[in-house]
Amino acid sequence: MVLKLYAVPYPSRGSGLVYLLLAEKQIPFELVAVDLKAKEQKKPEFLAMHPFGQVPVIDDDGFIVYESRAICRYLAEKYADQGPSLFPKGLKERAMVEQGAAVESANFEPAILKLFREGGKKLRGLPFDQTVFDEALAELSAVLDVYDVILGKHKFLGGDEYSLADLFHFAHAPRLAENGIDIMMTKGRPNFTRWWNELTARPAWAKLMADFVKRAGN
Ligand SMILES: N[C@@H](CCC(=O)N[C@@H](CS)C(=O)NCC(=O)O)C(=O)O
Repeated sequence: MVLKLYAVPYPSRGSGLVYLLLAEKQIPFELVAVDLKAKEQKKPEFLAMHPFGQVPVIDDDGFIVYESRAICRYLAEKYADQGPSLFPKGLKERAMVEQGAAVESANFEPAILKLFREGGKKLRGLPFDQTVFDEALAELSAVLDVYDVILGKHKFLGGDEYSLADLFHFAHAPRLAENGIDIMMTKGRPNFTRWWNELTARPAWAKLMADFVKRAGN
């Protein structure tokens, strides 16, 4: 049975990570688009799969997995020999990938989400605090400064090969530019810039974007 993916029908946040992993590994899947506005994710049949009522979720021949990063780890392991490795098996290589993935979830994601929370208020015309926004921007900037140091030591965040540690950044980072925040392109961090340019130039990401634009009729 073909893998079923329950997700929003656009490559954003957790759903975006799984779309990208599937594209990198060229894994066939059937999309079940979940309408979040209609609260389909809170219906009893959905809650039976994901107790928090969120997307993405996969159904792999009856085996249910939720949480985007757990789904990516599962699929990267299952399809280890298909496409780029993303999740090396060697003890030290895997520790490096897990280290990079932990950096993304402990340092990068909290800072970027803080920025979106305040920036989102501005976009929606709600009361908005410039100081909080500036602080969040400074916090993310400081994280990227450290990334520049790390990426001066190895090519990618989890070692010298592209891996899940890098891919996990696609949950939120592309939305910065969409919201008019150009911090990922700011000059002065040469290692970081090289890394981000390389990631966004990957064919799987480019194809995902092109397919989405085509589907949306943009
Ligand atoms: N940590 C989760 C986050 C999942 C998440 O926040 N999903 C959002 C959409 S991006 C959702 O389903 N929101 C609807 C809701 O919470 O009711 C993951 O990465 O899978």
